[in-house]
Amino acid sequence: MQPQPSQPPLPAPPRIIENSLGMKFVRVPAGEFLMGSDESPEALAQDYPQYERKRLADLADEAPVHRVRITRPFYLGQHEVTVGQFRQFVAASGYIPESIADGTGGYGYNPAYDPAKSARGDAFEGRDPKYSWRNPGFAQDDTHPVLNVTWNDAVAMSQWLSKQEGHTYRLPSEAEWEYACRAGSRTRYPGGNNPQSLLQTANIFDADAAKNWPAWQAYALPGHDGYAFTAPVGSFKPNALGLYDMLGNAWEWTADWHDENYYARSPLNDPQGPADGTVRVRRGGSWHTWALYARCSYRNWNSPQTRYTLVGMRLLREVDEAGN
Ligand SMILES: [Ca+2]
Ligand SMILES: [Ca+2]
Repeated sequence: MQPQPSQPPLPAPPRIIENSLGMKFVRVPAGEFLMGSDESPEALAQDYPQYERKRLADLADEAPVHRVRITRPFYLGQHEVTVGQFRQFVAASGYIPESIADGTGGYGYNPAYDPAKSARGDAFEGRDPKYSWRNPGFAQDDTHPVLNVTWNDAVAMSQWLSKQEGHTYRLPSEAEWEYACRAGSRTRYPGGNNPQSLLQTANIFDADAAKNWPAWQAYALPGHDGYAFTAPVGSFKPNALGLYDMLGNAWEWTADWHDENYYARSPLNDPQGPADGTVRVRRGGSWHTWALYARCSYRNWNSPQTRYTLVGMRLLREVDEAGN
């Protein structure tokens, strides 16, 4: 029997791929990390002196810090889904986003609206049919992150893309999201622990945003990140994995239900969150978010029907059996 010719080595999989809507995805390798935070309110108070103690104590769902193993590589959106990409999805699929389908609309910025005079004290006006993914009350072009999209809208876009392309698209799990956000770091932000480091790396609640919400001036980062509302995706430095805007710009839905006690029983391998629940986790903070809530470990949540001026999405494409 003739010896088999040796196989040439398989080419390395591409680090960045682009899909049918022009969305770019970065290959994130499998690996392990420490998820969560167990910083004490006392430790946080040193760097966040203007926050009431209750706000610092209310972060207990980030503990305990626990080891997580991501057993398979995945492709994560290099950017948040943009208005232009969501527009293409809606046009090609005929999907009617939830804020329009149920007729109640979304939330938006209105300079004439005063949070102090509203019953809920909400920062934004809504729900109102004049607001939707098309209109958050301020100007956005096609390169800005889409907002006012529900968790259900994000799942619908994932399912449509999966069918179109024969690859599995979905929202990242909370663990996948935090692993990708940290990109090997153990600090509050990929650039370190200092909230001021966000000014170079994220669009959050800075001095320019605070001009429109003067009552919350004390929570604004002193300085200018250049954007009072959303920024075109990719306007800031990427993290060590080459992912942009993981912190700030738009909150990002994850796949998981929220349970404040989940970390204590989280499995080591590929945790998927609790089996059921009422609210889905969103991560990363937004253009309107204070620095304390734009840490990689911070967890927030809403019902799957929630649509809001600050909440968007980033999609994940699974690596298939062949490794592509
Ligand atoms: Ca800003
Ligand atoms: Ca973001």
